[in-house]
Amino acid sequence: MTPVSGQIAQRQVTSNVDVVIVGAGFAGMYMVHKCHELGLSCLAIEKGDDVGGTWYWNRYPGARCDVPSLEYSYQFSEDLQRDWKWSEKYATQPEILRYAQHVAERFDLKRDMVFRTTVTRAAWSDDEQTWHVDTDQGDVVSAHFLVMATGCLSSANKPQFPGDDTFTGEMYHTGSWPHDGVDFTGKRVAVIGTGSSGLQSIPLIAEQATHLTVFQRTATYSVPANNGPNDSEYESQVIADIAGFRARNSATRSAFGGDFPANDISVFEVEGDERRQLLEERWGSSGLLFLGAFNDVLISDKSNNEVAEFVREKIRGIVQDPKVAELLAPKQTIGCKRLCLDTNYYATFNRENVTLVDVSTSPIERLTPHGVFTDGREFEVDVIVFATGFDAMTGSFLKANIHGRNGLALTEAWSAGPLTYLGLNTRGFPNMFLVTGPGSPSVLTNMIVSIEQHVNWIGDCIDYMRASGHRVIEADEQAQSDWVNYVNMIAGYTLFPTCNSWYLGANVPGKPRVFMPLLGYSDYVAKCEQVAKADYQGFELSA
Ligand code: N01
Repeated sequence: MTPVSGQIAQRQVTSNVDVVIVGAGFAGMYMVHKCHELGLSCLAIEKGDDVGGTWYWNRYPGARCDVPSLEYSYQFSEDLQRDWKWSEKYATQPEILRYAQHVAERFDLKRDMVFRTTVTRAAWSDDEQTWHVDTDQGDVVSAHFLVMATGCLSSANKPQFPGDDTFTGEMYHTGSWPHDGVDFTGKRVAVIGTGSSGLQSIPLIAEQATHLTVFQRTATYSVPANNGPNDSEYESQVIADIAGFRARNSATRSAFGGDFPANDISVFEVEGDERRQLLEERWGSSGLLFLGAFNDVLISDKSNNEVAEFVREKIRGIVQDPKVAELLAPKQTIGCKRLCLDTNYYATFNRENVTLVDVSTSPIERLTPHGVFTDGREFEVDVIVFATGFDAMTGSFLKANIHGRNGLALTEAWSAGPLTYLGLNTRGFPNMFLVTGPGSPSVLTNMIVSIEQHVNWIGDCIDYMRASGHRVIEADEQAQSDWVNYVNMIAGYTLFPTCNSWYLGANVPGKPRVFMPLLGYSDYVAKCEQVAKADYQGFELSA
């Protein structure tokens, strides 16, 4: 394997490297750094014109992370952790993007990245033991390894409505927001979708627009963010023992919140008053760890409903119009769809310029030249914001037009749902690694922690292959099938499969209904370490 060849200018793409990386978000960036550490030549190919991935594209009003900023950052460099200061408990999108740019600069990552370039095809050649990657700029890059660092939530899901092309106003998707922002002043705005992106943007759009109409198909559970400036005393404590802080977080099931562990107590082990008090404590301060008030919220229907009713009561207490409050009070299992954090979301529906339209029973029928038509009525608007989410976890892999051994298309291999071993590789696609792929904890964790764990594992694996004279690695068929069954079995013990979440692909028409992420980060890490120690047990390695 040859070392990096030096500065790569835009469009002058190296034709042969050790590792091609698709994407320059947090996963692609760290993979480039890992290649530098290992002396591997690499090239990251990125569609956007800068690093940042999710945080490059999702620039909608209110976009911010709902994992505390002290945790949502890289841990590979102690100096970086000590030097970077986050201004708020939950960082905004611009601040996270600045952080990504800082990391790229500080570790000289851009010398091995090309921007404004989309991968149009990646094909494995068995004879050459090489991946050939084509781009929309006409380049062909060959590499021994292909690392898909395309992100779990990067392929936009924009529903097609009849009349889409007749609408004469502006249309935006939260996941690819204009760089110079959108001014809603004096405009009538529709927001379609009430997941995390909708909940974050709706309160801010309402403050600017003349009128905001929110089209809600499923009501969403959200807990207050209680965001604010970072507590400098707490931050100093964290930084003083940063290794301990990281270790405590990594020992949890979701790779964050180690200093605020889940209570090891079930909902009905305590009496009503105590139960309420435990929920109140978490409601006020714990963010996404609200569900950790009890240990059986996602196991027992009855316990779940008790916690869900607590949130429904909160919503009824905030929203003045009882009919609107009832529509906003979710009926499904709490936590089954991703819990949200918000700032003034429910209270926004007390504003006179905000209307909630329930499309759960009367779906949006069509777009008209002047607005949105549903339930026999046209809602006239100037702007439509699609906060309709993503083709999660598999969308961006499948879009990349990947062909493995004997021309096997990934779309065909995964036609009944994604198949992976450890979420890191899929059989038939030798030397292709997925960062936070389906079958790994990924979206159920602090993503940056999972990204680093995967990239470290991939780096170690490549290093091991180099040292042991192996050129090709691929998941064993049985190991893969056992792993897929294991991921499903774990999900089956919980209430996760009981609603139409994007974890199951249920938000994209026609997508196979398969629970994609693995529950339980710390156990997963132990399994990955054990596999590596046992000479990559469950993988076929060849010379
Ligand atoms: O997308 P979503 P998102 N007609 O899929 C609705 C992460 N994230 O972009 O629930 C009408 O959650 C859909 O309705 P339903 C985070 O992991 C993190 O908001 O399918 N409505 C739903 O209400 C998050 O979970 C952060 O019935 C339609 C909404 O659109 C993930 O990204 C911030 C529809 C989509 O919600 C995705 O969040 C933002 C239709 N035809 C995102 N189609 C933070 O860190 C879809 N919908 C804070």
